[in-house]
Amino acid sequence: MPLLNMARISIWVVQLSIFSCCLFEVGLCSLNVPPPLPVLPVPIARQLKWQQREMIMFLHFGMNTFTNREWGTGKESPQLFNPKGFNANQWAKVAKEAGFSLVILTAKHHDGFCLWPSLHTNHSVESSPWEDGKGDVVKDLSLDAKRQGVDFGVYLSPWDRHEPSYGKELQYNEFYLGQLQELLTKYGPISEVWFDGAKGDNTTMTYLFPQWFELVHELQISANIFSDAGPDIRWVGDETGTAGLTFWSTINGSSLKIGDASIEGYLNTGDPYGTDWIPAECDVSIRNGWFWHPEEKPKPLSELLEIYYNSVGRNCVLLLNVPPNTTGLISAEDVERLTEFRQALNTIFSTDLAASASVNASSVRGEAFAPANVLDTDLWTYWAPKDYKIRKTMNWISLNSNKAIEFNVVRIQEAIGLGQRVMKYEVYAFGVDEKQNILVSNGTTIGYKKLHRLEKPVKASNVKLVIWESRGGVPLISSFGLHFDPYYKGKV
Ligand code: FUL
Repeated sequence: MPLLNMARISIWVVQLSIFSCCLFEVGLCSLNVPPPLPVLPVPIARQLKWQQREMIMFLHFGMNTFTNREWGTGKESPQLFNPKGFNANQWAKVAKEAGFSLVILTAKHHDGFCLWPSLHTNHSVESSPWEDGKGDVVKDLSLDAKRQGVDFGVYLSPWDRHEPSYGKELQYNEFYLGQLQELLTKYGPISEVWFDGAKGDNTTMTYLFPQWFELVHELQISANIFSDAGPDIRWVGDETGTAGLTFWSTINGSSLKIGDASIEGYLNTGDPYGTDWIPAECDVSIRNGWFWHPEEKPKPLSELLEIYYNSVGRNCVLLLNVPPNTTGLISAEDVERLTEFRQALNTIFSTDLAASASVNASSVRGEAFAPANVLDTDLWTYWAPKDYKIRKTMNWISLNSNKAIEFNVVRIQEAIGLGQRVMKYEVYAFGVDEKQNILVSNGTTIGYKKLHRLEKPVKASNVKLVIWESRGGVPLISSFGLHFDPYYKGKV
C-alpha cells in the first residue's frame, strides 16, 4: 500500500476514535461506563439478603415459659410443658403482618428442653403431655412459616444444663452436632442458625465451633450463622437494640472470640480497616424478659421506634423477640403493639417526600450512575461521582424541589454491594424559614441504611448530602430520602 494511503487511513482511525470518545462523553454512545471496582470486603449473597430483611422476629418459647424463668436449671419436668392452645400459624401470621420476613425459634434454650422430638435425648416435647407427646413445635412452625411466606431459622443453645455429657468434650460436641443435624435436615430450608454465647456456670466445656459451622454450611448453604463473632453475622455487643453511631459492617474476624466480654465495644462499632464483612444483628425483646412472664407488658411504641432507629437506622438488622405465652399464642397486647409498630413504620417510611425532587450532584461517573438513581431503594442503582484519581475532592448530591418539603427524618443508603465506604458526611438544608443553608445532621458511617431523626422538623426546598471522606474509593449512594415522623417530638 502506498505510504500516503496508509497515513490517510491512520488519520481516519484517530479521528474516528476521537469522535466516539466524544459521543461517549456526551452520553450518546451505547456503551456504558462500567461500575467502579468494589472496595473489599463485600457481603456474600446470603448476607446481602439478610441485610435487606431489616427486621427478624425472635421467638423465645420453651420450658421457661411454663416455669416463669429466664434461665432454667435443666432439672424441670417435661410434664410442665403443655401449651393447650398452641398455634404456630398465629405466630407466623403475626410475624408476616408486622413485616418480619424471618422467624427464629429457640429450639433448645439453656435448660436443654427440646421443642422437637430429638433422637439424642428424652428431655423434649416427646416426654410432655402436649399433644400426647406427639407434637413438634419446630415442625409446626417451619410449615406454618412456609405457608405464610416467612423464612425460618433456629436457635440451639450450646450451653445445655440438662444433658449429662455436657462438660465432656468429645461426647457433648458429638451430641450437639447430632441435634444440629436433625434441625438442619428435617425441617426444610433454614435461613439462620443462632449460636448463643451465654455459658452461665463453671463447667469447663470447649465447643468445636469450626466443626459446627462447617456442618451448617454443608447442609444449608443459604443459612447465615450468627454468633458473637460471626462468621456471617455478629452480635452488636448489647441487648438493648442499639448499634454504635459509627457502625462498620467490616471487622477483623480473627480478633473476635465467642463469649469474650472485652470485645463488646469493638462489636458495637466495627472497624473501617476490618478484613471481614460481618454485619451485626441487634437482639432485643419487646418485653423486659426474653421469655413470657405474666407480670410483664410490651414496651411502648415510642421505645420500639427508638430501637428501630438505633438498629435498622444504624446499618444493622433488628432481631425483635416476641415471646409466645403459656397458651402457646402471642399475647393480644403484643399483637396490638406490633400492629401499631407496623402502622407507624408505614406512616413514616412508605412516603418519600423527596420522590419527585430533581437531583443533582458534584459530578457523575456516567449515565448509568445518575444522581436520580437515589430516588429508588434498589441497592444496585446508585449515584457514583467521577473517580478522581489524583485530586481528593468533596462529593455532594442534592434533592431540589419546587415546593418546600417539611421533614424530620433523613434516610441515606450506600450501595454496600460494592463495599461500605463513607466515613464522614453532613446534611444541609436550604431552610425556607431561615433562608440559608443550615446543617441538619452529620455523621461518620452510613452503610446499608442510616436514619437521622431531627430535633425539630425542617422546611426546605433543597437538601444536600456532602460527603467529606470515604474509604477506598468514591462514595456510592443508593438512596437518599426525606420522611416525616409524626411520632417524634424531638428530645427535650
Ligand atoms: C442470651 C441468653 O442467655 C438469653 O436467655 C437469651 O436467649 C438471649 C437472646 O441470649 O445470651
